[in-house]
Amino acid sequence: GGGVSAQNKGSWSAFLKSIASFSGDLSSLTAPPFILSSTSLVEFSSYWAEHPSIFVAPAHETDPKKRALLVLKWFLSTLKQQYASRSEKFGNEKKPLNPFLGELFIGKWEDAAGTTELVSEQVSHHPPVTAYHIQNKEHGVYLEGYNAQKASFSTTINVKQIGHAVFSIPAYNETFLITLPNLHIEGLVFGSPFVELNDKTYITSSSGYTAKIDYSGKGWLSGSKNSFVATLYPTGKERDTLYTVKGRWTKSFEIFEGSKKGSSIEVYDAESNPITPLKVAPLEEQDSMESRRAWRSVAAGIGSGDMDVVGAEKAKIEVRQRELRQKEREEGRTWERRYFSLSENDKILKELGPPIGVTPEEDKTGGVWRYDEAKASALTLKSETPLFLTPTSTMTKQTTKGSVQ
Ligand code: 0T9
Repeated sequence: GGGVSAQNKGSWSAFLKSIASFSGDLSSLTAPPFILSSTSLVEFSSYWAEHPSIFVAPAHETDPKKRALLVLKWFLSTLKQQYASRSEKFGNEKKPLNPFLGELFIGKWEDAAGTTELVSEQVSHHPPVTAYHIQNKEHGVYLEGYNAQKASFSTTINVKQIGHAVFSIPAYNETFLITLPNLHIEGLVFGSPFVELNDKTYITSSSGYTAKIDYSGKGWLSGSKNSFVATLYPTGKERDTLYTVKGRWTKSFEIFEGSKKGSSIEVYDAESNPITPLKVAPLEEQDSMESRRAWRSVAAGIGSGDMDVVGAEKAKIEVRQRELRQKEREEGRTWERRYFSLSENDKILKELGPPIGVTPEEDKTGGVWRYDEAKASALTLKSETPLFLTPTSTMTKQTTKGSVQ
């Protein structure tokens, strides 16, 4: 990106001033129109499996430590999609749409790995929490997880991710618990924001292996952008390094045996591993709760730069949501999540959380969200609750002209 245009300088510096004093809820940030994205955060779950063959590869490895390495490799290969793909394609990171409660994003990948299916659902609005489930039944590989963000401002926007992912291969009765990286935004003052990752994350498995991934960026220890060092070791024996992976998550990384002596056993090059595009149903065939259908008019407004349309169309969604919440209160019930349920005393966190410091108590996302197989299979995606009722008298709220939340 080339930074802010002369025309947008004023609104950008006003925005920078406003974020210097914001509260921590990213969705409450009022951003200038040119930084708004027409993609909802509920879509971001798809970044986990844009390379289906790398996702399913662990299922075909019989040695558990090599399997753990393949899971680590897959995780590292998703980072570029998760954190850099938007700023690559569009020049800059943009502010995603804040999903409404019950918003869905459903799709599948079809390629050499067969069919890989995705469901993503906004399971909470206050605080915003997205849950997802990805499966490739043919290869017997499953991923599920949920996530929320907590932001703070100090020099720039700093984002702590709350939640985790669970990768499982039932054939080996094996589960991997994956933590999510904290991040900050760089390039903010120049009007060309992009993500840099910080600190450490872990992947720990029921077969007794743990990977620790240490992120660093430019100006930090290693010096180059988007760098990391990962080590894989038997859980609890950090010094007995089995593999070391080193490189840049946006470019390429190398895998070494042990603690990086000798030459690498594999080089992964992000550039030579093109993604498989996700297929989603045409808008007319989508459920009214599906993201792209629900936001289509807002997206059109963003596309044409018409902020009056954006404001009015967002207001329709907000009004409908308030009506639904009101009706639920009156009837003494809560919104029924389509695919996920809260898990009490979660077994996975109990078993795998302690070695990597993950506890359910620390997971402040309104609880631990798990894919509910029974719910999902009983489902017919037919809308009992249309998203848009006929306009009512409550339909008055409109955000300040020219800037929309
Ligand atoms: C889960 C991911 C997450 C969501 C995004 C922080 C961020 C919203 C959350 C964490 C995905 O698995 C991975 C990738 C990118 C994260 C986003 C990057 C970002 O900037 C946004 C926040 C809400 C903003 O849009 C702040 C505004 C900023 C772009 C300057 C205008």
